[in-house]
Amino acid sequence: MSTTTSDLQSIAEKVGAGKRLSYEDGVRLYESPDIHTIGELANMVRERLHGRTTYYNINLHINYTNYCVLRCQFCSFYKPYSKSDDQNGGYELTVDQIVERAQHAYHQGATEVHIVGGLHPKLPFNYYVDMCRCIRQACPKLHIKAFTAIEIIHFTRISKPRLSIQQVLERLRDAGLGSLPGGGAEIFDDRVHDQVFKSKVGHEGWFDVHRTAHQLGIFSNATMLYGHIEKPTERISHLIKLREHQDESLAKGNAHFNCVVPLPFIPQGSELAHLPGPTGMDDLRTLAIVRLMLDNVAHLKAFWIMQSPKLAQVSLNWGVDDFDGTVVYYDITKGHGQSTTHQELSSDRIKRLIIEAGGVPVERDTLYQRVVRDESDRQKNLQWGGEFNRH
Ligand code: V47
Repeated sequence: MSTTTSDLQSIAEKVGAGKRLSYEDGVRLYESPDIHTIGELANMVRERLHGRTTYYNINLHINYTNYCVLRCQFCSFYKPYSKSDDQNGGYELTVDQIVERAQHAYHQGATEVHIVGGLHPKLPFNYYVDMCRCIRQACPKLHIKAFTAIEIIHFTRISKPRLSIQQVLERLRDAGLGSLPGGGAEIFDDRVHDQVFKSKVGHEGWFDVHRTAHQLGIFSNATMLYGHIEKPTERISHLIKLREHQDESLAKGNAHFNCVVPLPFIPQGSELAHLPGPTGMDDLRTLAIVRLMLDNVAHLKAFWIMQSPKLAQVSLNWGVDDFDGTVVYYDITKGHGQSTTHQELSSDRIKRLIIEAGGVPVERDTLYQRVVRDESDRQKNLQWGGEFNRH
């Protein structure tokens, strides 16, 4: 390892000894020109935790509406509400449409459906409860990972009579919700919040939802949206807040964050389209730093939809052990120069990317249990794009 001559010697020693890195260490990792050592250290931690095992899953993302009461500057997905669909590119799916998609994916071998959407001004709380209940009835073993913390808070506001975060989560869990995705975290910093996503609930709200979920035994993920107006110091503070929260959940023996998902900002189509977004080296450095700073979260995911399949593949040697899944349709961000929301990798392609990166592909379910498939499953072509009538 090149660390003997590196400015990162003391950090390398801490990582070698399994000691926790400080805020100052994190900032130094962002300032250091020694990018290769950072990658090697993150890979060392990754191999200590998981060897070369690399996780992926067979999943389907469903974005049930793009109508949103918020106007976050980084978001190119939201549309102001209009009563008639399609006037301005806005849409909302019915519960039946959602169930049909989930059911189709389930019969093709999906183990997870990942459902998030905008904060719709009109849909009642029952819509979300029905969504979970009807998916659960139609697909008894499909894990429903749904609703960011921001949506959960929205549900507390629209429920009649008004429910607490705990009551909302309990109703959804009883209807079939399995876990929470990590979205909506952005950057936990008041300066960044006030500039870029002012109308969104602050970070205390995000943590309240995840704390309550963890107390109820509901596992969740965490994200960090990077590469817009935030500074490296603000990224490190964000990671330390996540680490402190995870310490709390683990100390109480509660459910906790399974996985952290750094999301590179994609400027295209957003109000911040004049910004360049992160480069590939920033992506790799950030993924590696997240691995090094978050010593108490087991898994680090590259979301290939945003990092791109090729960079996500490279990142498997930079601390990442999870490739997310087949995804199929993704409406929130589109690939560079793409107009379609059909964004899919077959499980065979994912496995090939992992193997070529020196990884051992392991299909997991949402809670990181290995999925064992029989021959009839293996014969299914886990590729189903183009089946739905898309907007
Ligand atoms: O909440 C919005 C972010 C999130 C942009 O938990 C953007 O396993 C980049 O949270 N550029 C949704 N990001 C995605 C998400 C996620 C994805 C994959 C796996 C998991 C998981 C969670 O995407 C939003 C927001 O933070 N986002 N706009 C954009 N222009």
